[in-house]
Amino acid sequence: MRTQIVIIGSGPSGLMLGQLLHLYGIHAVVLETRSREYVLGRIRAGVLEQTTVQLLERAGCAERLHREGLVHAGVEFCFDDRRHRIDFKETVNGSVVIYGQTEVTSDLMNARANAGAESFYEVDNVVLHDLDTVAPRVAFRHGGKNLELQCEFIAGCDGFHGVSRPSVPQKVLKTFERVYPFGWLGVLADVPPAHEELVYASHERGFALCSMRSRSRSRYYVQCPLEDSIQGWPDQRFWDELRSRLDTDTADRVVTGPSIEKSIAPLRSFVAEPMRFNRLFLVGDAAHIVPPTGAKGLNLAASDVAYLAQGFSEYYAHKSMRGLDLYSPRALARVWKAERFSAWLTSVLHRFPDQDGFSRRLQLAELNYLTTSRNASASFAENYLGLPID
Ligand code: RFL
Ligand code: PHB
Repeated sequence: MRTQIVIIGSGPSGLMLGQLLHLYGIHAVVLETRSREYVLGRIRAGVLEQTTVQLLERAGCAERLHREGLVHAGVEFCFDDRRHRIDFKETVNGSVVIYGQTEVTSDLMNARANAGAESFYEVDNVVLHDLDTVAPRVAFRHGGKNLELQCEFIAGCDGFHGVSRPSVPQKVLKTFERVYPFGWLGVLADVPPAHEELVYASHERGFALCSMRSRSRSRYYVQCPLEDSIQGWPDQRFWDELRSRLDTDTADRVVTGPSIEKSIAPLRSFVAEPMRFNRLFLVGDAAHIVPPTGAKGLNLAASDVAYLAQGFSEYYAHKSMRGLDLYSPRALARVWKAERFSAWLTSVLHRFPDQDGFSRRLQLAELNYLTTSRNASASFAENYLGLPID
């Protein structure tokens, strides 16, 4: 089989890229190890930057997002038993949209199916060949058959545990990593959110986050030890712990109910450089991970796709490699700024095992400064809403 571009992975980055390429008239095939249902069952991101929304508009996949997404013009920080609001309109005249990654993925999958574009789900043994030539190949197994795709480029959109990054020779890639000594325990429940905007809480007992998916579906997180398992967190313990980390007013407004999903995610900062090896391009989580504190993972995947789609469109329209040559440096410049923001926010909001009274006072001073200084609030808002894709 032959195609112009093989996209490995059907997460948001693979599907977004696939949709843009389809609109540019570039032929691409998507390979995914999991089933469609499994991919749609993963509960992950919830906050979309304006640039991500614009990219989904460009991909023709923003109609439901505009109908159902919740536009948020501020966010709240909770510390010292009080909430402190940062107003996005006042500081940087912008907003974010609350719309689940599951919904983004579902809209993109439907668009791909409607376009009749080719995808293979539940593949295994994916192997990348001849990456150092102009005619790379991807071998895989599907439905009991060994198949092979010949192509011109490969987009590695297969997440942190995928096959693309390990296919790059070790001596070519430089990796940078920070692993945090805690995780996030997340619960999804069909209860109205405690507050109309997101609440990020920094408490002696640890971090907590009140988020949502809609006016009737809440997403909550509490920081937990890495060794914990969800069996040790029955619903009642979760709700009690969440309330104990919030100010009294928000805690009183938490409506509890049975969890419909519960999972623990470790926190990590990671970057692989460069994001390209000859004709293989690493995209999204395949190239970088941020701790979820800054809500940047999905949005970085989207900006990578914007840069790469532009590179492919220039290549196929004008046979110019300029955009593709610029892909890794342009993407990395934005990635590192989001890494900085996410690591900083993580360090300010979480309880660290070795934390003493002095470092706690510094955290509180930082939060106080952040929420009372116009300049600090504006700098936060500028980063949270997303730096420009230039
Ligand atoms: P994905 O979503 O991991 O998709 C990769 C896909 O590749 C498949 N795959 C393979 N396919 C073929 N062959 C192979 N050998 C393969 N190996 C793997 C996988 O099955 C999968 O379907 O990566 P992508 O597309 O780069 O998207 C990245 C985002 O999913 C991720 O950055 C965000 O979810 C991170 N994130 C958040 N990002 C935000 O922007 N805002 C948020 O509010 C936010 N909250 C979060 C988050 C991530 C979380 N977790 C669980 C890590 C909250 C959490 C709790
Ligand atoms: C979420 O709703 O899942 C979410 C929101 C904000 C974050 C992380 C996750 O910073």
